[in-house]
Amino acid sequence: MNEEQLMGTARALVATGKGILAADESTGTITRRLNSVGVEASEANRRAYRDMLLTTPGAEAFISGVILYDETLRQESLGGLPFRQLLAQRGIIPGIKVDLGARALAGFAGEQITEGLDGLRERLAAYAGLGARFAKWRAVISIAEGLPTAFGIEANAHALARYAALCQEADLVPIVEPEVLMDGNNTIARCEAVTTAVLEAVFDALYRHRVMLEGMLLKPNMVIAGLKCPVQSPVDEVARATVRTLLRTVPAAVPGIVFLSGGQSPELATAHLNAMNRLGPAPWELSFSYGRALQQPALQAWAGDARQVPAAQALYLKRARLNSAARSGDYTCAME
Ligand code: 5MM
Repeated sequence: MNEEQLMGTARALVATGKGILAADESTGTITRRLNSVGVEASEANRRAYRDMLLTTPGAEAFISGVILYDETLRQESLGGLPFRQLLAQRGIIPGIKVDLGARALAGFAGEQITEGLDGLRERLAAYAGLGARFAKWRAVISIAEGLPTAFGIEANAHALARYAALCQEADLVPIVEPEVLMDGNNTIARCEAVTTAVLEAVFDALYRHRVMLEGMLLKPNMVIAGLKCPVQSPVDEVARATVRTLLRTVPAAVPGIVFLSGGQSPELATAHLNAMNRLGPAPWELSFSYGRALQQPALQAWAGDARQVPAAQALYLKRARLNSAARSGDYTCAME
């Protein structure tokens, strides 16, 4: 394990004014995204869509790294250069999603466990050989009556920690993503309680697996009412609850926290990040690793039409720029 390299990569991913684009949708997820704008999810269309995003001129001013799916890491851009090289040439760090998806947790109805540990050491070595410098693994935690169970949380924390230790052995910075889903009808208080329990378990497992906290990043959900909850909290309340939860659970040695957007609108995801950064100095960088909140307007503008690439790229660049502003609390709705 090269500690200096891991710490340097982790810090570069949360460099001032920059954040991460999550473009690591698995085949099933990208199929749903492309179908939602009337585009067939063929290999050619997946490549054309990722090409639109990854060749956006000027994105490197706001984007430090991109999480890719296995297919994209191995694919060539439409210009003939492998995507991973195209990114590296622009100073954007290529990363790779290495989990194999969440499946039903046997014996625990309504809960999921993320798979992909078998053979992971060999896959990580291969990804490092292809130029990836960081990796990502997502655990999925649902809130419902009686859920999550302590066992469901523990099982996912254990898998995240095993993944993170293997990544550091391979000199890849692990992004540890325990996602408490935002799609329920739960209150913000319930989200805070569940997120606290999940993060306590995750950092306990990371400690026991000897993961070097300075060489990793955390990718959590924000503390927010479920999207179906009739009472939605104002932006400042979400910011305060989220930072309070993180202060209670995330060691200061972790260099950065890169939020997922989880189905929030692009504007709200930016406003929440901005409000957190306005609360004042935190022990870690507070940044973004958004998928939908960076891509959605661009996906809709592109909709499979090559003539719309410049317009779509402008929309992606705008979201990247506004989230960059939110990193220093300098975003305002007027900038929309
Ligand atoms: C939670 O999803 C991650 C962040 O995306 P959002 O900002 O849209 O919430 C994202 O990186 C996710 O892990 C990938 O899209 C892969 O998802 P699947 O479901 O295909 O594994």
